[in-house]
Amino acid sequence: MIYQKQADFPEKFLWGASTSAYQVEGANLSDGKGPSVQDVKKVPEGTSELDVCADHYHRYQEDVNLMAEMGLKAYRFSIAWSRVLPHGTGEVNPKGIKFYHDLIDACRARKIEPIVTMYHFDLPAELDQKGGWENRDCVDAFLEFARLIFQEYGSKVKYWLTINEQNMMTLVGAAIGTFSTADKENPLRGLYQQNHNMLLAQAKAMKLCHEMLPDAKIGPAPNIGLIYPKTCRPEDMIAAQNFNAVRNWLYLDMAVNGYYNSIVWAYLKDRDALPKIEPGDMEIMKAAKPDFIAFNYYNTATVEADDMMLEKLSAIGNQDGGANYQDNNNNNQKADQQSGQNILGAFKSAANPNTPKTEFGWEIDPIGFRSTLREVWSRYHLPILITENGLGAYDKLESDGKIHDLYRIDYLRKHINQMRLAITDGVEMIGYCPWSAIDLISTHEGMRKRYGFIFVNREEFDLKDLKRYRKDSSYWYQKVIESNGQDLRDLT
Ligand code: BGP
Repeated sequence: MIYQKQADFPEKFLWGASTSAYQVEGANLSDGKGPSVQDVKKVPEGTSELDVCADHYHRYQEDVNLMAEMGLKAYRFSIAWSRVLPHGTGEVNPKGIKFYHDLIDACRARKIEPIVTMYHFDLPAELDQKGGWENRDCVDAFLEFARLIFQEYGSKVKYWLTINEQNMMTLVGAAIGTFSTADKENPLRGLYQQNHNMLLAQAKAMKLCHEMLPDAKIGPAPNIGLIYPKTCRPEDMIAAQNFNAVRNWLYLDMAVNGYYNSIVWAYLKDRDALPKIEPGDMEIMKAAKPDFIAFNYYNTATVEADDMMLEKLSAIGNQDGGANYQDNNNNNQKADQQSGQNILGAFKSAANPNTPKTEFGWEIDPIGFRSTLREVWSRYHLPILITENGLGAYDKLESDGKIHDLYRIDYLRKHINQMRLAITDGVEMIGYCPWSAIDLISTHEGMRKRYGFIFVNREEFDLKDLKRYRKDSSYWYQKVIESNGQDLRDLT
């Protein structure tokens, strides 16, 4: 579709930026915070521990001031569950409770809308020791946590996100430091039991939010990116549909419509990996409705049919195409690290020759952003909030005291352009919160892979002075926000 005139961004569009608690706060075992799974995991070799990060815990006021200077309309951050409930349930940590009050108040004082992720990869370690999400008690623990934070912050927070990237935790959890399974006989079954319990916890939290906070809005926040077939070979199309189901639609079908995606269900059934569903679970999931869909978009992926596997499967009379996967770009490094845990089946990842790559090997696909937005809208018809999108790079503080991250401007411009085209296509959008507001620790690449609009002066192991510097991209984004997305020109 070629338009002569593009639609404008909605008037109250939430131009924002994102972070997550364990990657930005630091003070990970201070002021009464209990450890999370991130604090007890072994950090990837050559990367920093999580005790300081960007020191946002101590410098949030300065950071929020800088965000206000940039003109941000929203700040998406997460609450560290074990900062407010050090053991996951029970005893409440007043200092942790106070920290998020202070942060939310600082945002509101600067007219920045707080968008709160309830859980971003940091399950309290004590809950993990008790079986984590495989233990159904975790659902109740999440509800206890939800009730506490809705009670505390509900009068000041309108937008809530349930779980960040549940799909990535399920698909590549070992690389993110989140999931292991007690089901040694059939790990796939264990993983999808955890997944089921999380879906249930999410549904219950959405219901609770609507009961306790009738004016608030809540939605899921998976990582969504369309899957392309490598060619127009029909087998490749089936492969792409399989991976789309496993990677994307399972999570949104359940969050929005309350049913299991049938392709994934057939796949799990075939491998004796169906989750145990208690009476009433499906009714709860059906009744719980999100107000919007939030998702993180970094890139698309491409798959092709795995001919060898197809042959094997047809030899044993199984032609379902499998739904095994290997996510090839966004999480290719993450996936590669979990040797043995990737279940290669009847499709395999393929390179996409049409998309350039970041310095860290992630594909860049702004047009894929538009097609992903279109697809999500046409499947679910709920307003969309983008909670992550961004470019990880080796930014450098130059001798002029500046960070000339023109590559990031180029990346963001292309994505914002495509988002505007999607709006012109009829997609309803609430906001856009790129990753990340400020430099922070990457999930597995440490401090060297920077995403922020604001530079933090530290290296991997040398904390230097942690001074903040606005990058060129932050001045450019300020102009974008001031013009409500009209002015995407370079800085002059
Ligand atoms: C998403 C996560 C974020 C963030 C981002 C960038 O998957 O929600 O927590 O880290 O990816 O990933 P990375 O840090 O691996 O470059």
